[in-house]
Amino acid sequence: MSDPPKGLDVEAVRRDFPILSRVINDKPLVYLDSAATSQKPSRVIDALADFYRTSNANVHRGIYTLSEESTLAYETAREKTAAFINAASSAEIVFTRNTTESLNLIAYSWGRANLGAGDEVLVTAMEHHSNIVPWQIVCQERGAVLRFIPVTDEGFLDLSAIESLITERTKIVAFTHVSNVLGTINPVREIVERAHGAGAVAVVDGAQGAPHGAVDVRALDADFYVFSSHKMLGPTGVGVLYGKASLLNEMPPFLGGGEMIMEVREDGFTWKDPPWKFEAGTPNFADVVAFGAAIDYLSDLGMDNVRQHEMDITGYALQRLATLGDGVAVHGPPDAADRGGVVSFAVESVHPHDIAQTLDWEGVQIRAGHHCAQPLMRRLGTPATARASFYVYNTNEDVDRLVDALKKAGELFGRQRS
Ligand code: 7TS
Repeated sequence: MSDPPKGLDVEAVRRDFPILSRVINDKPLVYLDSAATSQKPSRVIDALADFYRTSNANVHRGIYTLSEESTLAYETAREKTAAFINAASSAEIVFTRNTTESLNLIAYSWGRANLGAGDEVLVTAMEHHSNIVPWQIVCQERGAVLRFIPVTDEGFLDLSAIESLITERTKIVAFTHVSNVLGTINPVREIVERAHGAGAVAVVDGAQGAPHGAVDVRALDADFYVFSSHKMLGPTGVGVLYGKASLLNEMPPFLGGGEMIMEVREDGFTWKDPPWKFEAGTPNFADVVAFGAAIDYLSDLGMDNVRQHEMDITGYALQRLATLGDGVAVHGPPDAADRGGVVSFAVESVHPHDIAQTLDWEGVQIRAGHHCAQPLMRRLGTPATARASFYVYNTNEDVDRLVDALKKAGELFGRQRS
């Protein structure tokens, strides 16, 4: 493989994304909601269409050419995914529908089998609901207790609290790599070590991590690491569950049905080895193949370049937002080096939904709401935030458009400060 280019040629990247030529409300589109879902380059769109045009057949069942081609394409995407996060083997990569399903799989399979009355599951106060609710369900069922690592005023995890929160009763520590609201990058390796020190398994929600920087699951020593294709230039409907082979081997299946069995008799069944043990029914192979194209695209850009670009643009956004004065307050760490490409903010006396709507008139697409993180919203003392999130195709000009649109919104709501 050739070395990735130094830095990101953003203009070249932008030409790869057909949607970026859209005009919204008579203004060129500025897409600032990649934390919700990313846009797709032609290479991914073409990979999906080409697969349906030339190679479509169900996987793992045919002794005929098309099915063999399809199976090979599907399993090759699994290998690409394993290499992308430096997993020891592609057998450690289970394809699901999304991050949410990956987390549910862990909770229902590993959690149900290993949690007992009085055991504890530790999550954090900055989790997305998909890394809270499955644990609430399983804890309730097993009589286990869910605890939360608090968040500091600056938007970091309060690691000093971990000492007293991790006990010999802690069986699972589940936490996000990067907050989808605050942008905070958590010290994964350190938290994993503390979990392991107490004999707990470490589950990392990488939905906002894997798309935005190089991830090495072996260096992190994560037991599970989960993420979604649709947030990293790939199609919707594909999630990844990385699990250490030793854990996947001992876990019971999650869903039962075709594909995941070795033999079915009237009195029972035996199952396949991982990863297929966890992939009941026809998998979403066409989208998985296109996800492989997304991984190729990101790998060609170079994940260190992706990270650097996002840090630069986030730094620029923090600096520009600061020029708007006291009326605009940014949530989360003050330094871009501690953040992914996510900036949540509040505009004094203007509801985030009104901000998002007035920005939409300027063609600027941001998300406003609770971002599926209501416990964090309560910690921040607000029901909602406005959030801009960046990816490989965003530019400083996009940030300027955001800031100009915010100024207009400020004028509209009579609160302009600068
Ligand atoms: N975990 C984190 C940290 C997330 O940001 C999200 C989605 C999920 C899990 C769930 O991913 P899914 O693919 O299963 O839906 N976050 C967002 C968001 O911030 N805005 O829309 C979706």
